[in-house]
Amino acid sequence: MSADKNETRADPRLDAILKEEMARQRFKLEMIASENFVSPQVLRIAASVFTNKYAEGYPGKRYYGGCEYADELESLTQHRARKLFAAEHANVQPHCGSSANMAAYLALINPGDLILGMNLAHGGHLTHGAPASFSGRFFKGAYYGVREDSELIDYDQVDRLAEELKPRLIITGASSYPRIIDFERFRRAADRAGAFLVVDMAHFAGLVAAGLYPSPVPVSDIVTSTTHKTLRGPRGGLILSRKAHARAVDEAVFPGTQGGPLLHIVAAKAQALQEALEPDFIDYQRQILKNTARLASHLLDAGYRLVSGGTDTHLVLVDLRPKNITGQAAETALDKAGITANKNVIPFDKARFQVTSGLRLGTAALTTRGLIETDIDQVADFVVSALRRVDDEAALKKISDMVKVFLERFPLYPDLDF
Ligand code: DSN
Repeated sequence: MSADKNETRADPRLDAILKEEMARQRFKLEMIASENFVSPQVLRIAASVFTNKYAEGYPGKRYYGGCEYADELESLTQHRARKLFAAEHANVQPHCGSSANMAAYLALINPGDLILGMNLAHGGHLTHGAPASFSGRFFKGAYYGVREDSELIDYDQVDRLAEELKPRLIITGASSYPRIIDFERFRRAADRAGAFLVVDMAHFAGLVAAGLYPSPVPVSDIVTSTTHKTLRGPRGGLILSRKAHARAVDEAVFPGTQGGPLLHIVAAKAQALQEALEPDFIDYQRQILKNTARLASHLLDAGYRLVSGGTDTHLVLVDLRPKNITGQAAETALDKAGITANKNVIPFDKARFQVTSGLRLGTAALTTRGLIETDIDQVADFVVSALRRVDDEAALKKISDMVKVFLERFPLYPDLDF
């Protein structure tokens, strides 16, 4: 099959979809806290010929021929992951954060064992023991949460539950918790209970890499992550562990839960990890923190209540109840105004998960586009204006027109068609 033949098979319908998605990303303000824009190099490598290769196993121990470059690639990627996070062992094969967590559990505990994880409604993640996920079905789940007064993790409750229930594994890390987590406190609770400690740092991995968030690596048995949030790599997962767990982790990934690694994505992870090792990655992460702090201060000035009163990270969680707007209404209105964000459950939320009373906003992707604090002033104005007019279609359309003009100053992949 020649490249020319591929050319003649161009698919106008698919091309149109890809072009529309490119336009959506270019002309809307991306504020989903778990998303980012990869570098053009990561994008190019993610589309490389490694997509054609099977390589079940690990470097030097494969089940297929022709893996000499796959071996070199995976060893390089592991090396970069270990270096970036000062970890003893790295497995770079997990396809996503959920599969990384699945492998972490399989490596350490048995089906039916008890996992103590953060309540999903308080900022935790489905895979931290929630009944709807494999983690709450194959294992038993128990949950800690945040305090009602401070909306900070209730560490006394963690200690109490750990001592009473004696879980086999405690997991922390969160999807919508805007504050720094005290990993050492979790370690002490795990030690008292005789439990393993797993930290899912998916959201704040980039901040950890830059030294702007405490690293969970020294105190955890296993650290899992995605590679595509603040870390700004391709969509994928990553597991770091102590050497003592290396074999169990590797076996839990393959053959435990996955088949062949996605080598094109492993290659893109290698590129992203190298970018994260460069000094300017620290500047990028610093700017994320400045931008999020600025956003938080604008929202507070505009009379919005932020869960926990503010943020230490790349995200804020807005409590919309005092404004009588649901999370769903806010998400829809923002989308019409050219701002992509997500409704989010907040601690002690009475609204259904599909509706919610909260809104999660992040700045990692906007920071990648080059926005600094003064630009965030404008972004915050767009957000607040849209939230004030959730039912005013004309006003929302006008904001979206202004967003488009505003974003012309921050070109996204200018050399790409899609
Ligand atoms: N979907 C991710 C997030 O938005 O936080 C977590 O898996």
